Amino acid sequence: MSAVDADRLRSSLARALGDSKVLVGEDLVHGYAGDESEQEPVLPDVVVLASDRDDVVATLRIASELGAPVTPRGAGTGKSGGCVPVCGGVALAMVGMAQIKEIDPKEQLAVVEPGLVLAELHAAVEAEGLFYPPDPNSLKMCVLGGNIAENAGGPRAFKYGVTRDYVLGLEVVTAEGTPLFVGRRTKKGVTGYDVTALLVGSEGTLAVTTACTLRLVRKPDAVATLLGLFANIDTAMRAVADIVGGTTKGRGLVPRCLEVMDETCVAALRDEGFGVDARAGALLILEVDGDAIEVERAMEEVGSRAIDAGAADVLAAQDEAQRGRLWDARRQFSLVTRKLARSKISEDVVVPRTMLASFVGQVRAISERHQVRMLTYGHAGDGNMHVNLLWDDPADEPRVELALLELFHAVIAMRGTLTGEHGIGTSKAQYLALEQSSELIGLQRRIKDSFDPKGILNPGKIFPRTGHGSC
Ligand code: 2HG
Ligand code: ZN
Repeated sequence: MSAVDADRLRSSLARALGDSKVLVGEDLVHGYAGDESEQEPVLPDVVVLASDRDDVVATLRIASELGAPVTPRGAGTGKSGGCVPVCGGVALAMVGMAQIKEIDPKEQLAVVEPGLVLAELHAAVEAEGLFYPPDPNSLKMCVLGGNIAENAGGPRAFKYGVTRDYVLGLEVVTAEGTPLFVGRRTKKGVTGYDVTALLVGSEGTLAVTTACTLRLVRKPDAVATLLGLFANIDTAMRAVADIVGGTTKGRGLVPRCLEVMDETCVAALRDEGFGVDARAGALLILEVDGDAIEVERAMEEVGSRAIDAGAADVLAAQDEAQRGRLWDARRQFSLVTRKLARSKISEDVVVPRTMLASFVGQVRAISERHQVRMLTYGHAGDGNMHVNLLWDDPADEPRVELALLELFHAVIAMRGTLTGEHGIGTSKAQYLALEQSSELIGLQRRIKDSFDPKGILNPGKIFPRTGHGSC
C-alpha cells in the first residue's frame, strides 16, 4: 500500500474501533508478521485486535471501501505462510475472541470463538465426557480459527478424520463486511451447497470466521499407546502396511494413531537427550482407543502385527506420565528438527498408503541424487509424510529447490497430494499446477472472486502470485 493509503487506513480503523484495538508502528506490529514456515515475515501496515464480531465487520467494511488487504491471523503456528500479510494492509488478530460460548452434551456440539486455544477446547469438552478429535501437534498453542482455515489434521486423523469432519457450521464475515451463518447445528443437513466445507481449508481467503459450531463425539473410555522399535523406516512402513491393510492372519486394523519417525529423526531425538531404546533405528507410535476390552484386544493385535512385520520390540506405555512423555517427544519434533540445520523446509505431502514403502525409497534416492539432507516423519496411517529438507549453506538452495520439485513430482506420480494438513499458503502456491488442472484452478479463482470481488482477503495465498491474488 502507498504511505498515504496506509495512513488513511490506520486513521479510519482507529476512528471506528478506538486506539486500543489498533496497533501501529514497527515495534507493535512486528509480532504479526510471520508464522512457522520458511516464508519471510512481512510487516502489516496496521494490526487490528478484534474482540467481537462487530470489530471484524467494521474492519472489513473499511478495508473493502479502501481496497486494503486484510490477513486474518490466529496464533501464528501455521506452516505454509497462511497468516503472513504478504501484501501489507491489515493483520486481523483473532486471538482476543477466545470464548467457549456453549457446550451441549446432549446434542454433542460446542460453539466457540476462533481465538480459542485447541488444548483448552479439548480440556473443556473432555470434562463433559466428550471428545473433539483433531489434534495438530501445536495443540497447546494453535487456535480453532487457524485450524479451520487450514483444515488441520494431526495424529488422531487416521481414525477420526480432520477438522472439516467436525465443523457443522460457521459464523463468518464476508470480505465486504456482511455477517453470515453457514451450515447447521443438526447431525444431518443437505440444504444448498456445502459452503461450510468450502470455507474450512480456504486459508482465510474467502471469509473471516467469528464463531464455529463443532461436532463432538463420545470420549473413548480407554486409550493405550505403544512404541514399536524397528531397525529402519522400511521395516516400519511394512508394519504400517500390514496393520492397516491386513495380512493372511487378519483384516486391517484401525489404531487411532500410527506415527512414524525415520533414522535421522531418531538420532535427533537422542541428541536432544530423549532416551530412545538402543534397538530402535526407526520408531512407530501406535495408539488405540475404545472401551477397556477393545483396547486390550487392539493392543495385542497391533503389537503382534508389528512384531510379525519385523519390529525388534513393541513397548507399551505403562501410565499416563509415560504416554505424556512419548507424545511430548513427538510434538516437539518440528522444533527439534529445526536445530539440525540453519535452514529447513518442512513438507506435508500425502501418498496412497500402499505406496509408502516405495515413497521412502524415492525420498532416499532424491536425497542422494541432489546431495540434500532429508528426513521423514509423520502420520503414516494417513500416508501424510513430513519430509524435511535441511541445509546450512545458502549456496545449496538451488539443489534444495530441485530436490523439492522432484519430491512433488514423485508424489503426484503416485497419485498423492501436495499438502495433507498445512495448506498451500505462499510456500506451495508455485507448485499448485503440478497437481491441479488450469480449469480447476480457474474455477477456484472464480469462487474466490465471488466471495471477495476486490481481492482483499488474504491476498497472495493458494494461487501463484501472478495476476489475481498478487499484490
Ligand atoms: C507435525 O505433525 C506437524 O509435527 C508439523 O504437522 C510438521 O513441521 C513439521 O514438519
Ligand atoms: Zn503433522
